[in-house]
Amino acid sequence: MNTTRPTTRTTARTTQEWQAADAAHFLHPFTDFQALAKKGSRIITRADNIYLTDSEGARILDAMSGLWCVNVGYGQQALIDAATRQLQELPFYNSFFQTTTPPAIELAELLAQVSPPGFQHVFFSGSGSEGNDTVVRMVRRYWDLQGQPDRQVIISRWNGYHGSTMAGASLGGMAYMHAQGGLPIPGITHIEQPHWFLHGRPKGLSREDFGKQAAGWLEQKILEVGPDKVAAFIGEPVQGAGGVIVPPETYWPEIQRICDQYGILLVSDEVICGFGRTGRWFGCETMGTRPDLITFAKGVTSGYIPLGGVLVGERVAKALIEQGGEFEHGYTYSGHPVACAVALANIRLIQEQKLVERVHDDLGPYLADAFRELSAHPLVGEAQTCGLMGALQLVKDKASGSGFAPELEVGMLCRGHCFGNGLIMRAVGDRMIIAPPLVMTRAQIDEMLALIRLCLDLTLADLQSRGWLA
Ligand code: PXG
Repeated sequence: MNTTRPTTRTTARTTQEWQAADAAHFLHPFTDFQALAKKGSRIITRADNIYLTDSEGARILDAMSGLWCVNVGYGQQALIDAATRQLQELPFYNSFFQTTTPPAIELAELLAQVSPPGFQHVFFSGSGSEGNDTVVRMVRRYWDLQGQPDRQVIISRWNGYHGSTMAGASLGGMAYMHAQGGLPIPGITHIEQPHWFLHGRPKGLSREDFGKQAAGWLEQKILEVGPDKVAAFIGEPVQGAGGVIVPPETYWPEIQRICDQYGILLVSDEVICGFGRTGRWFGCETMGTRPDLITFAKGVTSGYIPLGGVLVGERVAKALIEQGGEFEHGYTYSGHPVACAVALANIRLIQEQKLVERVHDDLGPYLADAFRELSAHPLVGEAQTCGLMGALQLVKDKASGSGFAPELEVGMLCRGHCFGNGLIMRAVGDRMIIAPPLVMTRAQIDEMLALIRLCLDLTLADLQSRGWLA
């Protein structure tokens, strides 16, 4: 055991003891509590660079960056030092009542530098979900100030993910979430996602034409709701939790054109795509849009500590500042000094190590080439990447692209092989997805790909032995 690193653990328990205490008291997010209690949680005890260690001592390559957030990898001393220093100096003060703290000011300043042109202001929250709650409040406030209070409706997409608060889950297009708790809240409506594979790769329609058609669904919805009632459209540049769905190149420019035509606000939810994930600082730069608001979280601190917020573009900022009076909204932890200090260290590290450029020029293209090769695997119907995120759609019949029956849970089967072989890869239905840390080396990408290939082969053999595949 490494004794040089301090640990806050006061008791060393066995895995079984951890699991028993966990099952007795801890209700995990998005979890069937009873099923997990039977099986027992996996206990992650430490991590370094891109590798996790569990309570059994197993080493696991974390191809999901924690949960799409540990962009700079684990164990970065600069972030640890920043948090420690700030905890000693000033662990908390608020930004209400005409006060604030140096880290919050400096982070706002630095975010203005790294964000796309026109973004000079930020509103801080504690998470991505809270950031999207702020978006709903801000968008509606903006239209009130424009003398158009009837513009209330926000359009988003089925299978988009925008968080789990009432507004976040309502903006999101996860029907199973709406089914619990009477969602969506009023004034939120959804259109279909630009998912080429799910739409059956429509014959006679190129990917590019499909992208335009999918963007056209926004225009149809605007006309259906009434253009004078629509406040905003929100989307993730690349849908993350929905399965790393990279839209056709024609999609976002056409969405931008439609937003411009009807004067509605465009919100880019960059909780996953921000801070280098797509090979630019923000995914909207990769997709070629000019959003009015950008939601961020996760990668802003590389997940070392919770922080989120909304970058506010010129048009909305001007209205809020010059006409707005008091904006009746905020959180205790808006601009938390320790979180902001960690974010400052994280962003400076990304800058110093040129991680965004590295993803854009080297690692992203390297991963794309490797995924092109993987697409030849008999189980893979589609392989997509964007920067350092990727998806493999598992199919039963490669030629037709037809999939497995959902109840077979082939994705979960594949995920089981990944876990068993020291790789964290997520399954969204039968779509296997990755979003590894941006600090990876090419050799580590090779190591990850060898594991992915092994797990695909094991899944294939497993399916054949169960008689689910010829
Ligand atoms: N927007 C997007 C695009 C997200 O991916 C949120 C908002 C909400 O952020 P918070 O910090 O409130 O969780 C997210 C979060 C998954 C998974 O299964 C993805 C997220 C969260 C939990 C699970 O891939 N994304």
